[in-house]
Amino acid sequence: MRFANNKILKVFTVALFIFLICQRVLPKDSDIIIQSSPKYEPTYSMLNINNISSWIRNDGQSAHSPDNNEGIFYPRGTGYVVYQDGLVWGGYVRDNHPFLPRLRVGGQTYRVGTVPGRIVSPGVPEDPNEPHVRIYRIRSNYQTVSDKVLKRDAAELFYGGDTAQVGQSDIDAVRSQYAADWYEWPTQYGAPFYDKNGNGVFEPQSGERPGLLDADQVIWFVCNNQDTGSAFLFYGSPPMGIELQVTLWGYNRPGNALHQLVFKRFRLINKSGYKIDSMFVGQWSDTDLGQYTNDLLGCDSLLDVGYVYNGEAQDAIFQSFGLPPPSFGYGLLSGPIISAPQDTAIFDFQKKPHFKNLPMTSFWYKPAGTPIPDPDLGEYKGTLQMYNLMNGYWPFSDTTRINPYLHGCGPFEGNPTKFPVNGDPVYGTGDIDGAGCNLPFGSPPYSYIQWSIYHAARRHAGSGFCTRWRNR
Ligand SMILES: [Ca+2]
Ligand SMILES: [Ca+2]
Ligand SMILES: [Ca+2]
Repeated sequence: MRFANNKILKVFTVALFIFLICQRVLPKDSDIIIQSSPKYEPTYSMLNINNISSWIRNDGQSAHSPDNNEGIFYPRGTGYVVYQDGLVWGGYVRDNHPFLPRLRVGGQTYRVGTVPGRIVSPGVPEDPNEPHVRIYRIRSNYQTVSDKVLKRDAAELFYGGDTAQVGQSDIDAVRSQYAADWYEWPTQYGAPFYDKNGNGVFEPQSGERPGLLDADQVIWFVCNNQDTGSAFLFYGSPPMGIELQVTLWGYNRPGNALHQLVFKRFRLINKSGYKIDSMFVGQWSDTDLGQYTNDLLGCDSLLDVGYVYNGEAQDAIFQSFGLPPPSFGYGLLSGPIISAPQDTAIFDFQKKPHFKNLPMTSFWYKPAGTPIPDPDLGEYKGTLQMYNLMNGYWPFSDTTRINPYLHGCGPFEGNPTKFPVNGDPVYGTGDIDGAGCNLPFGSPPYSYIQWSIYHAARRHAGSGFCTRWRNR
């Protein structure tokens, strides 16, 4: 299968699942004064419409706070659950360059291999200093929402959640930014809107509005991995020419499960001018469920979910809020699509006959104290290691060296698998983190943990997958 027009578009949707175990009158649109605030930095923003609050930065850095600490909190206003997460992709760029390696990876883990802005033509990124290259955040009720609600929003944006420090100017700055983002919502670059007449054109004069799927809050930005410096600092790869459009959204629905979820949509567009094949995409996350030393990981390969839970009944961080520790996970809702004559896929929230969505194809985790190495940042060796990981193998720097993970306990103990720790920790059945040959938690050194979802994209010798990206 070939990519038509050297361009691929993939959209997939991920939900973050979290389970707890355990007014003033405003003027009309035209009267709102749009002003910038020195306190408000549209480089960063926060999805915080419900019981989750999560930082995001317009270069793609995700779930990490501006002061370089944990960046997702649950329940909102209490403990953290993620130190940092990101999207990772890897594949072969068929540019026939005499010196550059074809196998490349891009995305974000502990370093951010992407920069703000679009790619305007093959090899040419947008100037990230252009004023419109920023992060956009809207909420559907920004005109009528109370100062009290925005006070909490401002506290999280500016003062680490401390509402006592919030002044009226902070509240006004937040409301003004919502208004500015509403009016400047970049539909021309891909930001979602309600296209009532279905013509693909944003027509606010005809009553069309920014947003999607009745979401109460939406964040949108675009970044790319066309920048050589940041791409190299990631895992030593040259740029792949991929533009990444990110939409995050959530619902303020107390009492409803939606109140405990946020949604992400990633659009990857190949603007390199060349074909890319044998490509994987993965959700990477260093989860820190409060105290990180007692965390355990798991996956559900039938539900396409990876998750973290506490290895002990109590966790010091959540205990300080009088709460039992939650669990937290990432679920793949709508993967990239491939041709499948007898099937129907979901693409851009619509049914698409004769295609199907790809499932999670592998899961990887790094338990505390494990001898499994990390991919090396800033070196091409790291690209090879990461590609092996994405393929569900140990992160060796030789992609021909296939070393699968083994189930650590349960009926398939010792057998190779692409889905380690897919047992049931509630009932204690199957392969479970911290049990059997899996390392017990708390083994020093207290290393971080990562997990990923990956997708194969075309037949590649040795990969064992035969799938295709949607042409576009
Ligand atoms: Ca329209
Ligand atoms: Ca913990
Ligand atoms: Ca961790």
